[in-house]
Amino acid sequence: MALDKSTIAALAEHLENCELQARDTTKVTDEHPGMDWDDAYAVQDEILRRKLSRGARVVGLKAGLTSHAKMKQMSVETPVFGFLVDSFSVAEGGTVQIKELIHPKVEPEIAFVLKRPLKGPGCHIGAVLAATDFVLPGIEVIDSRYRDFKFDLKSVVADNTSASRFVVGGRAMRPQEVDLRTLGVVMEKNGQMVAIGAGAAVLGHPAAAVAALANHLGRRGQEIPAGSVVLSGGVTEAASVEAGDHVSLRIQHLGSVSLRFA
Ligand code: 0L1
Ligand code: MG
Repeated sequence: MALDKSTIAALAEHLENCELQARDTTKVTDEHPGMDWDDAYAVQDEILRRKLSRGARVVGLKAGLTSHAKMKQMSVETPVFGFLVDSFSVAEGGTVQIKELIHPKVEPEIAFVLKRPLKGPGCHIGAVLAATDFVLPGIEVIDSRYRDFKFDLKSVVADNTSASRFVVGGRAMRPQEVDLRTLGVVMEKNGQMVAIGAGAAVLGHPAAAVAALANHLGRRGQEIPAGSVVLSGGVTEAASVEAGDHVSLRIQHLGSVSLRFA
């Protein structure tokens, strides 16, 4: 690691305050160009520790930047991983207050809910499907704390991969009952289609993103706990939203899920 403990704690406090106060900032690597991957995940861990100490509960995990559309949109090449706590969760059909966010965007995701823990290394699509209880449609609201979404990957990891809000709903299906690669995905904003894709856009198979998350955690001596919801990553580019917008996502066989912004 290149950064000491007090720098990591200070960066975590700064980034979490930006999140809680809906303020943007410049990317953390501007001040700390030597920051390495372990530092970046250590900042993310410290943000989580701060939330847990105030009573938050971890409800799931996320993989991000797992589709070519997202990688191209953000000019990056590697998936990243983050955590989801209870305060990020929005009820199906619920409302997100735009004043609590900086510059939110929405992305369509396939969510996995696990019945058994998953641990890497060596986790693969088959292990993910065997450990998955059901899959659901999910909309992730991302809200990078970085001004104008200008960042590099280490800064994004430190910022908990822009995690902000999410909703899951629709129809729970056993993963064996659907071909996750060919599931059609349609996202609409105010009744207008803004994104269209298929499950295979996520690393060829959305379960591959969950396997990559398990392998990433395995390298850190951790696992994906049973009962977790895992967002496998945006199938398409993310779409900007503003107050008054209604967003709905339909995924073939999995029904629909929606939220609105006020
Ligand atoms: O969920 C994700 O795809 C991660 C997004 C991180 C970068 C961004 O803010 O777009
Ligand atoms: Mg996402």
